Amino acid sequence: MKIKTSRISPSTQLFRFGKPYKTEAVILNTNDLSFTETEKLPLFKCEKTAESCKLTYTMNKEQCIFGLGESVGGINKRSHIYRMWNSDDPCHTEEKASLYGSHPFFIISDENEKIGVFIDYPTDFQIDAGFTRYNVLSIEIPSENFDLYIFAAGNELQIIREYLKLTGTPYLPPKWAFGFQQSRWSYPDEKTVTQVADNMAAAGIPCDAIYIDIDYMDNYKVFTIDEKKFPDFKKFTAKMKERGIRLIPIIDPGVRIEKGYSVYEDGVKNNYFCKEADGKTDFTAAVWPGLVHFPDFLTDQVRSWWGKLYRLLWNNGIDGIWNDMNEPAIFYTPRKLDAAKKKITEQAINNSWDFFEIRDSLNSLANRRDDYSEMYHFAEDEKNGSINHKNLHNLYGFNMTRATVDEFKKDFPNKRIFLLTRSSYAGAHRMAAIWMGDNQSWWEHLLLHIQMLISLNICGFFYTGADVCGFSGNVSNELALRWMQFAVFSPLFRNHAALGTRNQEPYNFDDKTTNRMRHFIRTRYKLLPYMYTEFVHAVKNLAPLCTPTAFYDKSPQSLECQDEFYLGRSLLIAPVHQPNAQGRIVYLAENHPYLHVRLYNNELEDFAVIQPGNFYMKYSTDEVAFFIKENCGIPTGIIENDGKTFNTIEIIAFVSSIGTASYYEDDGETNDYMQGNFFQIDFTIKKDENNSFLIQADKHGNKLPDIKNFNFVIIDESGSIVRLAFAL
Ligand code: MIG
Repeated sequence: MKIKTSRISPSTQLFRFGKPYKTEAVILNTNDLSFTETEKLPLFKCEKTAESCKLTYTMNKEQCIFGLGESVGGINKRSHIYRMWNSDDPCHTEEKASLYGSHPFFIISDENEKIGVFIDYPTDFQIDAGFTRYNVLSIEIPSENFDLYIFAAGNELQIIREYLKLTGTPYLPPKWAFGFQQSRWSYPDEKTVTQVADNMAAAGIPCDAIYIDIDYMDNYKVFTIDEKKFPDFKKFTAKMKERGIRLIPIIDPGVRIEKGYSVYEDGVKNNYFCKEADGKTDFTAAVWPGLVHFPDFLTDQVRSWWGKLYRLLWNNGIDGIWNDMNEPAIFYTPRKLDAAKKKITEQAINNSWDFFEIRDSLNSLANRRDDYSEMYHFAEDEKNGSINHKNLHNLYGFNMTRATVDEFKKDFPNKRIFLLTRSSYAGAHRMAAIWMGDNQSWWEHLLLHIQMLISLNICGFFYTGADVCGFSGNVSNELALRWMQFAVFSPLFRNHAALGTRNQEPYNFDDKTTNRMRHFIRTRYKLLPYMYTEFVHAVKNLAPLCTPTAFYDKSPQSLECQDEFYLGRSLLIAPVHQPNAQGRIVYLAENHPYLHVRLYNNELEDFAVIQPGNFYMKYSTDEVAFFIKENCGIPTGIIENDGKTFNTIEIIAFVSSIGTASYYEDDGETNDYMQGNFFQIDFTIKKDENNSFLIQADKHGNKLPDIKNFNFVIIDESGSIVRLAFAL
């Protein structure tokens, strides 16, 4: 067995098997490292053949597995089997092994030992996290060429930091991305979009973005705008922006085969599309536009071409994009469709119908692995100058993201991009955000939103979220309320629904439900100073925004806790995610008291000091509740009538001895914060012998603050309240 190894940092070691494909997940140029040969692999037993490698690790009863990004299962990933194979699968049921992205980074952890593992390998392999045998973690890679990184830093947070140093600083979206966003498949034209904005305004519901799905295009042709639907797109986006609403159009990778359509013509002329085995014929498959070719994003030239096509949108005043279908999704290939047609015709001619055969021959057309084996990418270094798509399948969305981001950066060197991508690979977290794909209006998927948020945060995707209220299916009022209530704390807060489902916009429910949703959304804006401060802190410190309580508290209850998390440094969030519930049990970790805050409006009226341990929390659908950790404070806005803006910050603090609270602002749009153009104020709130509070402030950064007034509401361990004011 030949393995090479190189130490990357005191706690991180790379084990190189064979000659791995350079995925670009890692920002370091690993080919420049000095390697030594080794026979021995730590932790894992390794069984190797010429074509495959099986790594096994024996787990004890207590060990949890955290991470694995976009995948089903709990916060603890143990007892499940995962396949790293990006798939357009719109049915995220419990047994699914693959979703849209592959993030093969995880942490095995118990009280005594924490080990991080990252397998950098760009296509199908399996991680059996104690599914087949509860005490065996086994990784089966059908190749001898891959990189294995082992992180042995002290605790989970240090391991994540090492992983992020290796794969890049997480993406920071513009500040408006933290506002509420409304979407539907579809708001197809100017009139409908205007109506949505009007309805939101009439209902007093603030909103920062509206999405436009595939119907804005002319015949689903990417980089076209149907002029019948949007007669003056530029004027329209400007008008919407004046109202504080940004439009976010969708882009799919499939380019419609149509003579005279410039994207198609340019692609064909310059050999920009993926090929068939002969290296000459453009690979053809069907998606929304009908028959399409797929851009070969693996090459610099194609990425640069594609990235420039977005100028059509940037030049029309668009500042956010939504890249979809980039697994890439395939509905069918002409060859397979013909075979299915033939089967059906034969049966028709013989007049002998086999229902199941017909059904399956049509049902199995989409997302077929064997279709991907007919698709080839240009690759100079490979034999015959090309590489089969199935050998690097998981990199397609990743490279489409690179295309979008890299050219944007050339055009707007200092601007932050807003980009959602559906498909991704490890490392994509440094460029863009992902959303969790086509979920359903199911209670299970509200819980999955909570759990996946944690797993994705562990893999560096700090800014993410699921389609709030569910994409497919008709949402019930109760589920919609519980989902919106939780999503106040989801970094991406986007309500999105599929074609043919119930109208899911907050104003499309009965008055009681709409009123409650208005309160949730306004509360989101009230908490935005905290969310943004903590988000930027998370990015700068390479520490996830959302973490399991188990990272801090190794009590059995904390380890078993699968539906609560810390948001930033100061809040514990415990959503209700079950039907007909009046509340839920919350485990208050880390053996210190918490301040339970319930917001019914803009004012802080209802709070209580709660001792650690198990606590039954009543949680109705008309409030937003959270727990503030001991000796912490959170900046909130005193929201004006528009439901969105504020001039004064109110710090809500729970202090028994010395507390801290931070507030951060920057221009929200550019990267100037990296040059010190930000304002940060760190408060220390000290309780003295007379039970009065003293506030000290430390200021950082060169920006003049927009906010000059800070009101403090300080609650101590006995529940008494002190109000103080602080002005700059
Ligand atoms: O085949 O563009 O995940 O958000 O609304 C479905 C239509 C294609 C899938 C995306 C979804 C989007 C939908 N798209």
